[in-house]
Amino acid sequence: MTVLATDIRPRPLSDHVTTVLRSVRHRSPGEEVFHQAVEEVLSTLGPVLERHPEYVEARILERLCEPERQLMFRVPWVDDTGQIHVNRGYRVEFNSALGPFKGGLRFHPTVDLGTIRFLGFEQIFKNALTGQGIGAGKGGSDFDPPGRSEAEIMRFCQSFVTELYRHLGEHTDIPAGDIRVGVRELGYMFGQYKRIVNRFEAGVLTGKGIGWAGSHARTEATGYGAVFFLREMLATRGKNLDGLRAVVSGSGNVAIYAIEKAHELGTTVIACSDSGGYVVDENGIDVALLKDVKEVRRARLFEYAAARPSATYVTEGSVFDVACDVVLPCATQNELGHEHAATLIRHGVLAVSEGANMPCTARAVALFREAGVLFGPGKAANAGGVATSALEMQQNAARTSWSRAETASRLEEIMREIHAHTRRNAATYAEDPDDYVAGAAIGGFVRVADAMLAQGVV
Ligand code: NDP
Ligand code: 2IT
Repeated sequence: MTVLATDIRPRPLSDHVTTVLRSVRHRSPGEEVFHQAVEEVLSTLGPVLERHPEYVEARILERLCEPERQLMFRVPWVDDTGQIHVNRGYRVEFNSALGPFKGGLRFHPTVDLGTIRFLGFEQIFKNALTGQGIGAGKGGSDFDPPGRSEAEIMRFCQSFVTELYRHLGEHTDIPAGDIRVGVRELGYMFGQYKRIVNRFEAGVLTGKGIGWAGSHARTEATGYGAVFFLREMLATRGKNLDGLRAVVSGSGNVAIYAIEKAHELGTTVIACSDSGGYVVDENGIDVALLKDVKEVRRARLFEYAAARPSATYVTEGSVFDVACDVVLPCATQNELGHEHAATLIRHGVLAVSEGANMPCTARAVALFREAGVLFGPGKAANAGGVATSALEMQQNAARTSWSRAETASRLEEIMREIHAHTRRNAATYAEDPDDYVAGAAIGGFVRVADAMLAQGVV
């Protein structure tokens, strides 16, 4: 089937939703990714608001789009040559109706307030979908770790937390990792937090190391979860992952473990990428080698290709030009545009599961939906990471540690429940159980909206 970008039918918007969207754009000029994320959610809510006029009356949409609190702060630090640098730190505490603010920290030169607000807004619905009693927040900095020494990264993390610590707490706000923030950075932040408050508050951060109050399966959780979600989507069409060929974008935390789980379940991942290019490896990506290149040596992806005769490194075009049955975009926002979607559809792609946050543009999503491609939005498909963070918080609160098998099986069960809840809401409100975009937004929204109604005008 040929689908043209001009065929895409936008969802009809009610007057109320149009007014709220206009106000969001007016109040946050230039924050395009935030507007995009808000529009994707609000455009699905028409049928919910029709059935529940009390949400409109209580101004739930207006309150949801306005963070409870947002912090911006200076992060000064000294490099190895003695030069002083000044970065900007952010923490947007978006919504605490269901639990303490929860969400990751991103360190990337492209980070600005709009980026953090988009990620924090997504987190509201994602965290609600997990059913784990967590509110939503997000933070980070425009600091750029690659090329920096260990000592510089440590000093940056310490400076970042020296300001942020006063806003954190296991009942208040609990950060974790995101792009370029992993167990190394979280370790430096946890150490500095502990030194300042003089308390080993395990539950103040998640994604900690296993030996110091971290949880088994947290490192793997987002990537594994995105593959579990893909498996559930395919099962609704009587298909499974066995014998399929996949493309995964990115080669960081989410991508690596998506590849590992896809291989375990019988799908061969033939390509992955980083910001410099992509590798095609018809024999299937060698996960041990990829981990060595990316996690141990922190090197570029071409070093994978250099060490693997069956792999080719490509710098032209996009990883999404590679023909495959299923796709897991696991790098960054808006990396998969409508031209990529059209190519993938032409190649016969069956399903897309978003490991990253909003990696597909609105036009790409619309094309996939029009073409009947199963599409799992990040809020649902990548919720396994934050869900396992909530499991880490449970273990910390009980001063205990579950086995890897126990934690991994809880993650699998949570992903099954998220999938079922998403489909139920899609069927009820969008009259199409395959409309995962509406199902995920609505499934999260109703839980948060009901809690906000019950808690009054706060
Ligand atoms: P990592 O930093 O571990 O990996 C990110 C990967 O994406 C790298 O391969 C990186 O390439 C690539 N990438 C990042 N930015 C760009 C860009 N602008 N253009 C092209 N490639 C880019 O991060 P994660 O794997 O943790 O995060 C990936 C995505 O998953 C993000 O959208 C994040 O928000 C989302 N996510 C993460 C969760 C987690 O638990 N970590 C949970 C849920 C969602 P390079 O090294 O060249 O920059
Ligand atoms: O986008 C995300 O869900 C994350 N980066 C993980 C957040 C968390 O608190 O584990």
